[in-house]
Amino acid sequence: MQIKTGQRWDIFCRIVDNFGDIGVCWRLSQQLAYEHHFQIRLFIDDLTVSSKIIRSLNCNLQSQIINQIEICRWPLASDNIKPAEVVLETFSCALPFEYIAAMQNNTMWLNLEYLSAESWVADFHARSSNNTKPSRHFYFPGFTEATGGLIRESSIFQQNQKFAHDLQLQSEFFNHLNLTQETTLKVSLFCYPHAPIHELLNALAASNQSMNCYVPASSILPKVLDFFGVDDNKKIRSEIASNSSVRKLSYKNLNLVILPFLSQTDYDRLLAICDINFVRGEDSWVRAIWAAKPFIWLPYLQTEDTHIKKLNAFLNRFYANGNATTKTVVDEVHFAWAKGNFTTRNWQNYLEHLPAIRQITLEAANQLATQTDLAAKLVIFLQKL
Ligand code: TRH
Repeated sequence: MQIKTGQRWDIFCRIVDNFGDIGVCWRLSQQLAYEHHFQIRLFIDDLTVSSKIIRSLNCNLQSQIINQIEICRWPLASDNIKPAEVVLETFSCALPFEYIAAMQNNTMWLNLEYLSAESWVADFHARSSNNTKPSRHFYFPGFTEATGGLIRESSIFQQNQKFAHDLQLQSEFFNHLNLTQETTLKVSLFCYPHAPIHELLNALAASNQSMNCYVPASSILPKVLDFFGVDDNKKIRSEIASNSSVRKLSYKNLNLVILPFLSQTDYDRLLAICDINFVRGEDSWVRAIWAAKPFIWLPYLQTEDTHIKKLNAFLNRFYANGNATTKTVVDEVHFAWAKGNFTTRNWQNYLEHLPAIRQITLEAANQLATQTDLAAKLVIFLQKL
């Protein structure tokens, strides 16, 4: 298929849970528009959730253009929408029946799958189903050249490195959040509420050095506030949400700062600045890799311990070149965090091995950044069809 500048792409996003679905779709839409110059129409089924990620979204409009992307409410306003030449269904979100019926035989229909480091991904990537008209192609992101790659804007790795080393940029970042730059070890925390958050905060407080923990406001706030014995957490949560203020809490060696939920760009900066990042799901996980700082990933909870298998596959792949001791420490901290039995000992061990973890993380991230990114691979894939 001929892929050309200005070509029309339709991307469909259904919000299943949290911010990962829209986080991925919004990031990819912008990259396809800015770097590949396609005309992107993004259909979203929940504008309210999406407005956390797409800051200027007007939830009352049927359609609007933001950052070159035409954003349309889904269900569609009309049954007569002409499908674009390339249609990206994300995470098997099930396209509208009338829309499928209106697709041409040569419409390129792809389904973007969830990210996993498991070895089966390479076998399933780029398979097609001819049970539909037009055919549907399955596109699997992944960590090897044999998969669909990872979302990575062309300059993000370099930008993050700059942020990680430029104290002036860091201090401007903190100032704009009404904070000052601290010289303590910095940790960012974004995870699911089922994680052993109290245990982690206890471990941070018991560290033998001062820790600054930055927590962008999310569903973990009740647990975080509860740790500090703050009663009226509903009031505090609405204050943080409404006026973008920050809130500082401390206990022993832990200084915790609750931040407003950041823009994706500012969240990238926070990851680049912090020494250790706790991330989750799909998109923040990949962003932590591009920040190239030590990180602890909590996969999205799934039945039959599928998430633990995914975690295992990732750890084995990403830390494959680390020495055995470092790998054991990283494994222990991840499994303790994911399985809910996190201890102060896990944390201290991780801190003791931080220089080696820092080194292997930087090397592995650097190596991944040499691979072709997901958007570019999508284009190559379509050209070959
Ligand atoms: O929100 P998530 O848990 O999303 C999940 C996963 O994608 C999971 O695989 C999927 O099955 C489920 O959704 C439906 O975590 P994730 O993927 O990290 O998405 C969070 C998004 O929020 C990401 O784009 C980063 C962004 N973000 C900000 O923009 N500002 C912030 O302050 C923070 C903490 C995150």
